[in-house]
Amino acid sequence: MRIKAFLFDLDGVLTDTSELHFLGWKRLAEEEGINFTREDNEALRGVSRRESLNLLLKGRQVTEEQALEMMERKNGYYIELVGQMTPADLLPGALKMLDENRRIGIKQAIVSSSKNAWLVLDRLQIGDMFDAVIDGNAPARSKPYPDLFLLASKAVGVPVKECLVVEDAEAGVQAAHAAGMRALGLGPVDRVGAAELVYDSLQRHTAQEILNFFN
Ligand code: B16
Ligand code: MG
Repeated sequence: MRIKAFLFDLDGVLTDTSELHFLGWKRLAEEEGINFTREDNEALRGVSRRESLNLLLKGRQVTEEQALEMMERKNGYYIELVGQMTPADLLPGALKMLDENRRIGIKQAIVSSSKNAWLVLDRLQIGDMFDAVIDGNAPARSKPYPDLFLLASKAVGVPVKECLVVEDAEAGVQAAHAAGMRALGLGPVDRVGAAELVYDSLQRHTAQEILNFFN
């Protein structure tokens, strides 16, 4: 099946907000007396806010009210940091590939677990480059479930077999496969090695080269 749509994850693929998520969670962890390292943060890549909190708490029991307050507090810290982002925070190669897809008529969507996806897209000034934006506000289970990718396939009007997912997270690649889609993984093989094709980043690669590999 020929690829007719690229479904881009946002955090870690088009921009490196994982560092900002880390700083937000780290600040919360410090306030709560929990040890939280950059290594711990790797497990949070691509997973929902709620699941991220569960991982950070490392089994510590909290009430629902406390959990909600902590997620809100961390989100406040995160939003503060996102407010400082500019188009210069696009990862190398990202804008070039988005432009190329538009030029050659490949549909493209954002598929992010984040409830802040639009905020980030606005800061990066790329919101108008997509045929659809499916984010963590969708009434759907987050990655590794396939729901968000299935919604994106419908939204861009391209069957699942003709959608290519671009992901930096293990949970994202799992979600792509669960949806019946193929994936380009960005990052180390021990993280995204399950993807059909793995690159370090989008830099120095073209959409055409990716299409040649898959088609
Ligand atoms: P928020 P993606 C994910 O976005 C992030 O990778 C993950 O670290 C974060 O916990 C999740 O969004 C939820 O984000 O708290 O902003 O709703 O990689 O799927 O674009
Ligand atoms: Mg990601």
